[in-house]
This record gives sequence, C-alpha cells and structure tokens, in this order.
Amino acid sequence: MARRRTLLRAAVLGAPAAALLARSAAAGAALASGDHVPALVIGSGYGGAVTALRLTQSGIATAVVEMGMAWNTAGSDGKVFCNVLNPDQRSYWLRTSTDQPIGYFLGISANKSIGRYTGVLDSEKFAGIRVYQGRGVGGGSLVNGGMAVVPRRDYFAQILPSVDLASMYDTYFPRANTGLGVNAIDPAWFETAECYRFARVGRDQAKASGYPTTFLNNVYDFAYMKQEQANTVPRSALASEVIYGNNHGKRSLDKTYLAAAAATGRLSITAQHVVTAVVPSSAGGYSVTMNQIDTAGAVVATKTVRADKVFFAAGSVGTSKLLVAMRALGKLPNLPDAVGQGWGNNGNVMVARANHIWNTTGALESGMPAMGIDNWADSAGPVFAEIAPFPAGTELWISLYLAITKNPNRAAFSFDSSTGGVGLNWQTAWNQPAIDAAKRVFDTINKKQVTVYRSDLFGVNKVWGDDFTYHPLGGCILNQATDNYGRLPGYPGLYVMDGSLIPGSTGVNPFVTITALAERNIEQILTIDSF
Ligand code: FAE
Repeated sequence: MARRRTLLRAAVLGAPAAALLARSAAAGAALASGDHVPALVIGSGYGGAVTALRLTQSGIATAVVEMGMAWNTAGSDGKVFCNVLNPDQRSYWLRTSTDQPIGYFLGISANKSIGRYTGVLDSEKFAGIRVYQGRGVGGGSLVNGGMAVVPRRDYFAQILPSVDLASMYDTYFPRANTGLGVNAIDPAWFETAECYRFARVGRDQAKASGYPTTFLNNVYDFAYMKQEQANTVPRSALASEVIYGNNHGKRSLDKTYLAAAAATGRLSITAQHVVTAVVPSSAGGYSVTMNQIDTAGAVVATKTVRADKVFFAAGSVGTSKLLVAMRALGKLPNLPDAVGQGWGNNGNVMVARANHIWNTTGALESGMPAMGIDNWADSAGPVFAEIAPFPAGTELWISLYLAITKNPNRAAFSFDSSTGGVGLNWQTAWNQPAIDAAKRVFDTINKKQVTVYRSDLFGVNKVWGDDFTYHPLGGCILNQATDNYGRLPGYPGLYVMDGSLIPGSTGVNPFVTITALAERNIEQILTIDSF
C-alpha cells in the first residue's frame, strides 16, 4: 500500500488538477481489503473535502470513501449530467421514477420513469420528510444551487455559542469562501440579463411590499454565465442544469478542494463504496467495512481496511445514521446519547405565486439563484427566502421561493432492530412554524400584487412544499455529541466534520457554514492531535 501511494504521488506530480482528481478516483487508487491507511474520510462533500485537503497538505496520506460515482465520464449524449427538463437515469439515486421537488404541474404528476442507477441526487424518504442529498465525488456541491451565504453573526452566535465568533468571521469564513471559489454577480449585468428577469420581478414585488432583498454570492462562475447569456460558450445554468448536476460553470468541490487535495499526490478516492461499519481494531485505530456497489446498487464486494483516524463526513443524515447504528449494535457502544439528536431542516419550505399575464418571469431562467428576500429581522417570523428559478424553458408566470425560516422543531434518529435501518422521527406537521413565517411575507406580497399562490405544484391543491428539505443539519451537534472541535468522546481518532455538527438551522443556505466550521475544526485537530 505504501509503495502504491508513493508510485501514485510520483505519477501525478505536474499533471493538471482535474486529471489528478480523475487519477485519485481511478480504479487503481481504490482501497483494497487489508489496506492500512493513516486517515480515512467517509464522504466527499464539504466536510470531507476540507478534511482531505488539510490532511494531505499536512503530509498525511488520506483515503476518501464515497458511495456515489466519480461523475467524470460523459454519457452517450456527450454530457456527464442531465438537465431538469429531460431527467434520465443519471438524475436519481437508485429509483425507478424521478421524485422532483416540484412533483406536479396543474395538479398532475410531473414525475417520469427512469432506469435504476446510482444517479447524482438522492431523495431519501423518512416517515415525515424527504431529504435531498448529492451522491458522488463532491457530495452536495454537484447538485446544489451554488448559493454561498455567510450566516448572520448574531444568529451564528445563538446556534453555536461555544465557537469563537471573531476567528470564524475573521479567519474561517474568508478561508472557506476562498477555498470554494465564491464570486459575486455583476449588479449592472443582473439588471439587464434576460436569465435573471425572474429574480428582478421577485425583487420588485418584494420591495413594493416593504421587504428588502440582497444579492447572493455563488460558486457558479458568473463570468462564464455572462458568456452563456451571450451565446459564446456551451450553456449549463442557462440550459436548465441544476439539481442533477452542471456540465459547465460550477466550481463544485471536485474542481476546488478535492482537486487541490489530489494535487498533493497524497489523496486516494474510492468511489461507489458504501461504508457500513466502523469499529475499534485490536491492531490499533479502527476497522472500516464498506460495500462496493455497481451502478444498479448491487453489492459486488465487501472490503475491510484499517485506519488510524476516521473522519465522518457522510453528511448530516449519513453520519448520524452510521453512528446511531454503530452505537445500537455495540460496535461503538460508548458514543454519547447526544449522537442522533438535534436534527432540523433549516426551516425549509417552498412556495410559488402566480403572476399576472403582463408580469412575465422570462422563458430563460438561470438555474443559479442570485437574490434573496431578507425578512430575518421580523421577530414574529424570521424568513430568508431565495428567489428560486423555475427553469422550464418556457414562460410560466411563476415566482418560486425557497424560504429558510427559524423552525424550532428538532428530530432524532433511532435504530430499528427489526429492519436494521435507522429512522428519523420528523413529522410533516412540524413544519407549520416554517409555513406560518413564510405566509406572513408571501400573503403580504400577494395582497399588494393582487396575486394568488400556485396550489398545483406540490400536490393536488397543495400550496406549501413542506414535506422535503435541501438543508439537512444536525444529528451530531458540536460541543454536545462531540467536543468543541468534532472529536467523538471515548473514541480517540474518530471525528465528525460535516453538517451534522450544526444544530438544525443556520438561517441561510448552509454550505459556507459547514465549510468554515470544518476549516476551523481540522486546523485545531492537526495542531493538537498526533498523526
Ligand atoms: P454532503 O455534501 O451531503 O456530503 C456527504 C457525502 O457523503 C455524499 O457525497 C454522500 O454520498 C456520502 N456518503 C453518505 N453516506 C456514506 C457512506 N455510508 N459511505 C460513503 N459515502 C457516504 O454533506 N446549500 C447551500 O449552501 N447553497 C445552495 O445553493 C444549496 N442548494 C442546494 C440544492 C439542492 C438540490 C440540495 C440537495 C442541497 C442544496 N444545498 C445548498 C445544501 C448543501 O448542498 C448541503 O448542505 C451540503 O452539501 C452538506 O454538506 P456535508 O459535507 O454535510
């Protein structure tokens, strides 16, 4: 193994970052049973990518294990990803029909049959909520809308009081923004671009009702988008690409943090492997068991490797499920009771309004949102609502919003010994505080504009998209289930690095918070812990 890593390092020096990442994820770099690695990272989303970069930069050979695919090979249409207008097997994780967030149109199901495949977006169903998550090398960065928003300082202080605010805002948020490649939209271009007509309409209507709006930074390259609008490059955000991946323009983690980690020559990525168990090893460190799967999800091999340190970065749901199962099965019996607690949906609720015929939102809508309505200061119902695109490729007169609210309800994960699975006890009705807060804003806008809600998009006669979330957070809260830097108590060398550390809410879109917190934690871990 050591020899193979040395060879890998020698082979990759000098190659471009994308090629390095491809090689890090190539079959030859995959873990084999019996391997012993200094550091193993479960999951390649934000927490995992930050961890991989900072470990490899510190000279530590790091193995990332990711259940999804590497997403570096074009399909028969010449594209790696499909768009939202023509979803095919690449869209969803192991489903035989799509499960679109906006699942209806005119009250009729808008979903269609697809081949069962390890697609890029998972709609994971629990009793009272569907949780959308990215699957692949890059995690949620592959599917998300790229909005890169730093949370309000006073709200961050409320949700994570044990974290030093000055260092977060002076050091780690700026570091995260740099690492992620965050950029700002050109406001003058925004005013004229056809693809943001929908956002200008949303802004003007909000302003007319007294609600302030704000531009949202993004990791999508706005300079590239300008060229898309000018028709000088292949279109991605302007070709209805979002939620099932972007073929161009987006600085997803495979292009940023993971590419930089690969450039050190110390990274291996083992894709299409699902970690199923982590147990202390009698030889030292931890035994990590994983199932290698094919593109239909069938297990083709089971492998066990040994790692001195294991970083859980499988996302809020993935990490919580694994740890809750390990505790229940007696494999990590001393994990604290707080593991599995404190899960929230970031107060997500979606809603759409029907505009008048003269108030067109445009047939061309950028898949990347660029503006939000900021009513967070309203103590009776704080709301931060992104003005979301509906990139149908035709005029629909629809204004769509994803509202982030301060829903206080929290759910817990628990192991079901009869199925061997882990459930989440969130109930759909627990989203009522989110609906109430969003209603204050959108009822007011409707009244002022003399417009109505669309009730045909989230079900038959259903106004609120209240039964799904894009923003799972919590389950392994910092300074409760872990110490103040993500270390799991009682198990030296086990760490949590992802969105499960954040107690159910950030008040804004969460990936910058997850990235910055991971930057903070890994710096401390590398300084204090011995590797
Ligand atoms: P995540 O990125 O989910 O990475 C976890 C990784 O672990 C995934 O790649 C999994 O496949 C993998 N994994 C899970 N279990 C296992 C296992 N057992 N073995 C191996 N691998 C495993 O976690 N946030 C924003 O800030 N701005 C946005 O514009 C935005 N838009 C979004 C749009 C959509 C459609 C979705 C679904 C999410 C959006 N989000 C957005 C949320 C954001 O993507 C999410 O908060 C982060 O991706 C979470 O980062 P983590 O590192 O926690």
